[in-house]
Amino acid sequence: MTRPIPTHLIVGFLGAGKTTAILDLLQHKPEGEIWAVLVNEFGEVGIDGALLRARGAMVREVPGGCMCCVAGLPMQMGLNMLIQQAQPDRLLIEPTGLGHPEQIMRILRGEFYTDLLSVESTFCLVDPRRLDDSRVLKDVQFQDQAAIADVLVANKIDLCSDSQLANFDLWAKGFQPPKARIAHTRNGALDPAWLQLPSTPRSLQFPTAHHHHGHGAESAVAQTETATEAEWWYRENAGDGHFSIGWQMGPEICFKRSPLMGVVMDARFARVKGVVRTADGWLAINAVGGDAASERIDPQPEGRLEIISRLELDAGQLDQRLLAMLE
Ligand SMILES: Nc1nc2c(ncn2[C@@H]2O[C@H](COP(=O)(O)OP(=O)(O)OP(=O)(O)O)[C@@H](O)[C@H]2O)c(=O)[nH]1
Ligand SMILES: [Mg+2]
Repeated sequence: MTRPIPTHLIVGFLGAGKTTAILDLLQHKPEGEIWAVLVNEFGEVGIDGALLRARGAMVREVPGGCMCCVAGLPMQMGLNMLIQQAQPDRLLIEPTGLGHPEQIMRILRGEFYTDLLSVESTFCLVDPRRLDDSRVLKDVQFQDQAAIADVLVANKIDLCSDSQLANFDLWAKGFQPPKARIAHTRNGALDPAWLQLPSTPRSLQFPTAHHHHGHGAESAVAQTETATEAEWWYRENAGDGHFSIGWQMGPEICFKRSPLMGVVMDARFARVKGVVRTADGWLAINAVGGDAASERIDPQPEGRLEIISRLELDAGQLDQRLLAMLE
């Protein structure tokens, strides 16, 4: 029988830098090994999978809300297929930033996966600026993600002050049992040696607060009535205090770049990301609360765009706004 696959959860709040960290870790993969990634996104239309795949990773996506909230079935199906197809030497799992990682951990440590997987060090990335917000410290997902991690990492330290970093350290040292490692980094750079740190089962900050939400069931499929009908559709999702709309579009659909960036940089949206074709070529776009980045990528089989907001979104209006930006 083969050795159980070392498996790591990479958790953290919406936009903390999880996918960036996974991309960086993949750069350190020993030659000849296969590392596979399971990525779960809040939105109905996954973007991270496309970004990871564009960089050559073996990826499987579980879109449409926290993967534990649908009785674990989509997660287990995705995971089983990934293990079967990739036969990886190491597995990296990115749950949604709005998810409940302890349930995912329970599934991974459960009987079914005993011989298949070996859960090893778990990482949580935190943007230290978030700790300034008292709502964040009361946020169940945010606290529980940090609580279950073995390695707690302040990411985006280029964007925070010394006092915000000191505040992070103080908070990070308050967890019991203590973290195997507390670290600071930027652009998600994790030391691959941390993959070998011990993994300790850890209890939650809010053990009774978890409850399941009806993701997916609330989602609606809407189609526009334009000439490009078959090539353009969107889906909505809601849960965990957030709303999302995800668009999927044919590869020939092309945006005018600057009005599109106006949407991407709109600070009212908690998160905007996508792989889209523009008049300047294909772009990967990525924004957290208006902090936007875009980079050129190779042509994709289709365009995807996802908007996540704390406030309810008017899907029809946003859809019309986007349609007006097409070339
Ligand atoms: N300035 C700065 N930007 C960063 C850093 N790390 C990541 N980013 C950017 O932050 C944005 C979000 O990063 P992701 O890696 O997509 O975050 P995520 O946690 O996977 O996001 P979700 O999956 O949507 O929850 C991207 O535009 C990254 O390029 C950093 O250290 N400094
Ligand atoms: Mg991500």
